[in-house]
Amino acid sequence: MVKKLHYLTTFPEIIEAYFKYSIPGRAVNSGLVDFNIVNLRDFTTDKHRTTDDTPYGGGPGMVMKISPILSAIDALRLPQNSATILLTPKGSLLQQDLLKELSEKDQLVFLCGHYEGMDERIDLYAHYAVSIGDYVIGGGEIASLVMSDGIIRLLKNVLGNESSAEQDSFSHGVLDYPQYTKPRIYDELEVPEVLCSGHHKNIMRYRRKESLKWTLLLRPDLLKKIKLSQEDIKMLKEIKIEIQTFIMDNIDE
Ligand code: 6GU
Repeated sequence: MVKKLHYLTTFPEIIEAYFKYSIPGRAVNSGLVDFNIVNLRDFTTDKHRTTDDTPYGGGPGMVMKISPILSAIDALRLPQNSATILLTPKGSLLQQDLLKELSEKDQLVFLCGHYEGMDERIDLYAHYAVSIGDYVIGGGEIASLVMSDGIIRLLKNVLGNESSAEQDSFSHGVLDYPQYTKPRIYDELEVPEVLCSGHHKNIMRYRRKESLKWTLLLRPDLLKKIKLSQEDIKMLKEIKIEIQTFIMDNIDE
């Protein structure tokens, strides 16, 4: 289980703010996780404390220098079961199974790049290169916090309800079933009858079927990756008939 999260950054305040609130704030205050923000400027050796420089070969923007980053990593004196993670749009796409894998390390180091990126040679010192999606954002800080947020909530005793993390979308490979709370009728919109029935078995089946239905409709790619039970297949067949019926009922003659 992760004990310590390190952030190597030139914008420490972005990371600091994150640990003040909500679940991560509480996790730190109750000693379930610790964080350490390293300002890369503290590992520079020149008068101006420069962490970036112009790219060899020319071109726009600046490139982060390798030496402050490596000096900062060295100074951490990481234990065996640690991982360094480079945040970069060139990394492999972040998925739930990587969050789970990283949550089992003792310490994690996030290398937050900025500007046009980091000196390519940093690759050799990172265990993982991760991207949070097919788009470009300004820097690695927010991306490292996206990862942290996903990891922290997987840690034991962090979520109030122990089973919350296990019931998440994606931890089972399907989308969440829809949730409702009071009032039962709002502006003519009613909560599905079965959820108010108190019949546990029917509720479980309804929820599984809704998960399968919305996964089929919105993310059919996910369905291909999971192992479906006989009951799942039966429900998917019902769903297909229901969808066909719905379409036929709504076609104008
Ligand atoms: Cl990790 N960094 C930046 N700058 N842009 C990204 C990203 C990371 N992942 C997706 N886009």
